[in-house]
Amino acid sequence: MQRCFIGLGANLDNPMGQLRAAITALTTLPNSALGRVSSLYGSKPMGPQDQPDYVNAVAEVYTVLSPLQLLDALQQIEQQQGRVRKDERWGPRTLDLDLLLYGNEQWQCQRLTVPHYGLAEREFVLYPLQEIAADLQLPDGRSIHGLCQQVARRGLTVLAPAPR
Ligand code: ROI
Repeated sequence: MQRCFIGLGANLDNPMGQLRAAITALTTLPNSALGRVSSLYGSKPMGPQDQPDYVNAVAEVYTVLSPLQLLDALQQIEQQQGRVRKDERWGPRTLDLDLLLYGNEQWQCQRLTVPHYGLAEREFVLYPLQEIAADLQLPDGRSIHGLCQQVARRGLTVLAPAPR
């Protein structure tokens, strides 16, 4: 059994509703259990600025699925919630589910890099992660606490309490 963290993000089609539905969907992952869920946060877009603000959160999932099995299940949830993969990189999206951490493992293949490549720079990942796992350390030994001290909040705000 591995302790994993999933990053959730949306900025189209009722983003707050998208995240709530995704969290419900995470409770139905096979051979897994949903742990803690962060508050829902409002964040400024990273990347192109001509897109709506995002709603972001982080969820803890305990699973015996392999990293790629978990990724498959997350992409299935994205598709069920109307995600259409566009060519445009860093554009707006109805729902993004990122596998941020898979236990203490480092994993790299064509489909997946764990820890997620953007984790250490993204305030909308670090602060929700700190909320639900304040003592967390990354596989490389860096602490979530130390990373939050290095990364500005950039307008990150709590919009709503954890939806469960
Ligand atoms: N910006 C914010 N604030 N939140 C996201 O979830 C997010 N996701 C993305 C890009 C386009 C990089 N920007 C984001 O994929």
